[in-house]
Amino acid sequence: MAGEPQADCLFCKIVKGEVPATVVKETATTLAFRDINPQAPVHVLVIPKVHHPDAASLAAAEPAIAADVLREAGEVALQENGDSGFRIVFNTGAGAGQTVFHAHAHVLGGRGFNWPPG
Ligand code: D5M
Repeated sequence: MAGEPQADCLFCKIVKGEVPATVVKETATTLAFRDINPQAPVHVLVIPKVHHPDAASLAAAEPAIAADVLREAGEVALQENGDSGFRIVFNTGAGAGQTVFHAHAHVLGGRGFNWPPG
């Protein structure tokens, strides 16, 4: 069922504490932890605790929790990177580079970024 934990999902396992992660912030509905393969001095993933395969399906099914993820992305950026600029990325679909199919926001900061993105 949509939103239910998936036994084979890495990020559901992190939510359950079955896989370790360096957590930087937690709320009732979200978890923020450091990316294992950082692409910038600040690289934190913000995920909903409920399972949805990507950000678009999360927003369609549970918009309030999608808003929680966005709010927490901003809070984490402030906590980790002060008032410098930051980037929020939602890779959505394998063609866009998504590799973990549990919705997540990449919060990137601490360096400059190019536009358009690669
Ligand atoms: O991003 C998936 C991201 O998840 C990618 O940047 C690596 C990160 N990752 C993978 N395994 C872990 C663990 N165990 N802890 C922390 N971060 C992890 P995507 O947008 O799906 O390509």
